[in-house]
Amino acid sequence: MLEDTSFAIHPGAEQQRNTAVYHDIGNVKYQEKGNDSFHFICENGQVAIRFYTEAIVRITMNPKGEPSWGQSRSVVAEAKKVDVEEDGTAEVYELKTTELHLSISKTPFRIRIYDRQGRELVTEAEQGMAWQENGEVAVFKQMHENDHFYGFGEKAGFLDKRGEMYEMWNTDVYAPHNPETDPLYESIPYFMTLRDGKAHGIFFDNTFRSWFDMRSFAERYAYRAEGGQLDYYVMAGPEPKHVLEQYTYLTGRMPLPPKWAIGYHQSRYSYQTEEEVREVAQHFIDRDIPLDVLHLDIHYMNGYRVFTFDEGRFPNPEKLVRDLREMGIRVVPIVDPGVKKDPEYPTYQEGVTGDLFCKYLEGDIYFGDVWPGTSAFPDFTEEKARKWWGEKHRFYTEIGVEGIWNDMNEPAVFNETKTMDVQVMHRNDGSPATHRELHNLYGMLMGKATYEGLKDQLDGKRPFLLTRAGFAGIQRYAAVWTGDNRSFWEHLQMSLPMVMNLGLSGISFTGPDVGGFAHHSNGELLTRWTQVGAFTPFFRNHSAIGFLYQEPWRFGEKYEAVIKEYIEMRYRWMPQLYSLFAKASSQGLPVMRPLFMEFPEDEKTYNLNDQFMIGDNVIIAPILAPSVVDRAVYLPEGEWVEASSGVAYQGENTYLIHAELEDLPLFIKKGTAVAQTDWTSNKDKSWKRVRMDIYAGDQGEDYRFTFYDDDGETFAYQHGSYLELEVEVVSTEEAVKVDIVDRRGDYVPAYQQIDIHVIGRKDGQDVILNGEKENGDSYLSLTD
Ligand code: MIG
Repeated sequence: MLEDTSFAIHPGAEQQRNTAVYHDIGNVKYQEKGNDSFHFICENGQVAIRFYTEAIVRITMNPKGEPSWGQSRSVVAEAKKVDVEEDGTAEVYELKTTELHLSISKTPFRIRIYDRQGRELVTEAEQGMAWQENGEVAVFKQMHENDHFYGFGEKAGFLDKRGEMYEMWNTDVYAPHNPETDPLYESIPYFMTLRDGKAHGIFFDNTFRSWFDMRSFAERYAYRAEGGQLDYYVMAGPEPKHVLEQYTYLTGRMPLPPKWAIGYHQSRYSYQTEEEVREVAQHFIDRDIPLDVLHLDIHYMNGYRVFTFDEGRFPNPEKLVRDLREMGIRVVPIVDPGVKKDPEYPTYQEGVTGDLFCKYLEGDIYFGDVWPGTSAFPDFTEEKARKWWGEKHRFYTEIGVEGIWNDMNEPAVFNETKTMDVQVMHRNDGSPATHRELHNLYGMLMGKATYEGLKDQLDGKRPFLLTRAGFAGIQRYAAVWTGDNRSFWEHLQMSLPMVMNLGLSGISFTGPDVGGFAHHSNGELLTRWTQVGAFTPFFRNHSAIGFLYQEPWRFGEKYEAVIKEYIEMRYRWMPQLYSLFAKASSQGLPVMRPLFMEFPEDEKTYNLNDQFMIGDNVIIAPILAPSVVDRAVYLPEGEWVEASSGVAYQGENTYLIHAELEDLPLFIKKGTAVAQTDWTSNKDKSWKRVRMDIYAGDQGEDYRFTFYDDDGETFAYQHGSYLELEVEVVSTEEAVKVDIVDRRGDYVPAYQQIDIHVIGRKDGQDVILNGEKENGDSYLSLTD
């Protein structure tokens, strides 16, 4: 109780320093070469090294025995055959690929990793690999003065994580998220280091509670875990984009979501009756505000029993889903992992009789308290339970549901530890392990079960899954929202670096609750937040029970008009966003990114928290505080056109930009293009026309944009049914030339041309499309 008062810092409360005694790995006793691996038997542990690609190396250390290459739930890549050059002296052993150079000194064992230009990536010096008697494993690396750190999944605070320490342990946090609130719902034990414009990455593939410490030592950082092996991958970069490609090569990429899931979502904890849901939907139709999804929170269930509807409040869910679908709106119900302990409830019966729940070693089912009261939890680490759980979703898919929302899957349990007893023994597909070891995987494996189940049932349609908890690799199954934020301007501010770092952690499809979940929103906050939301990859307005409703019209016409405009803008930008989603899906590059990703040489971008990019040519600098209508905007190299005013700005400068409530400062780089469509109606959201806005430059810029489209709802794209246009824009003083230089895939969209609209053309500047001179706006035909 007193810990929230000054008593917490009473004079005797000197914080415990980390006085842990580590056993250093020690000297190499002897070394051995395996098939594709290199082994070092040291005084205090064994190390094994294996290259996955020329640019990715895996390093493992087991304090007590031979390191295992055992199964990881995160890594989906197999080690490729890599030619490794070996060299060295009695003292130092060298391993080289075309991209990496490992220099291993033997007394004591230390690894230094360079790229082939001799640039230092990751270095151990006075401390290296180590462990403690209690099972903790750790490694210490040198930290350079110019190191900046990014990634780490879902973390509060600023973009650059230097000076911070983070814990990986999926946790339900309703208490207000502060810059120091850690851990949160998702754990991604991965980060990228940017040093002097070049980047490399580290993925620590260990599911135990772990820590990343960029704070405690001036010249070193460390990562460590409560148990398991030291097992990590170093990715060579050298560009930030390469690191992401490498990391997502290892842990997988997002399957393309259905187009509807990239639209606007409206939610509330909870719309409590069928009538209320219909009413909300009707408002969107009557006001002609775009809407793709309505979420059903926990009140739809009978006593919070998953796979049920409350028959009083939701008497005819099938009709509800069908009627809304006709209005152009999908329904996404929430599903929590806790299954109510109720001997008359079929799901519980099946779980018990089928032996599908998490249990103690001794055989007792683990029970925890969540919304339904005492509940059991499916053991998602076991194939049998995953299959069962996936199958259970027929309950929803049979009435036309195509998307599911997973919550409380850290798992959250109402007790002191906030989660399941760490002594629970998961079956783990034949390698039993405790909850202490597998806790961080619970949400992701629930996601796997759900996604795969839905995919089976949807007859070739793409499922949508939203999750709160996850681990490295969650992008293969689900979009992630950032949990219980509040209607604070500070939380709008904090959401930018959080979403950017999630994107840098391989999870592109993310966003916060627009308007804020807890606390009371207001018109201005909701308007400004919606302006940001229109460009975050996941776009959902959600609010909590007991606080003001915050649908677009709730704060009066003045705000509604602006909010509507920005939701419409989301739909006008759909071709651009969808093309970027395709890139995320094929290469792992985030849709929403920090500026440094495109301008890694520009120090001013390294900790730029209040601006972001969509793709490689659009900068958004939203207003993030009340009553503010002017803000500083930093524009990096290039010339930038403010989209609404058409005013051009010279880059590498900071400008004071004016933005009334209806304005969102958005800048497009000269010499580049953005693809747009029209917003038509909720009933028919297909793209009738696609237009490419070309922002004319004159500096001889050469720009490539990959336009992507497909049917937006099936997996046919994985079998060639897509349209990919490599569009080249070359802007010189004489002409703006636009060419389709490559076309891939055999999808034929309904629109038969790409309209071309050139913005900011100078006198005397021609427009040349596919080699032909045009007099003004024209189009590129897709049929010839
Ligand atoms: O403890 O289902 O983060 O989005 O509305 C509350 C009710 C449980 C937490 C989620 C929130 C959701 C709420 N849930």
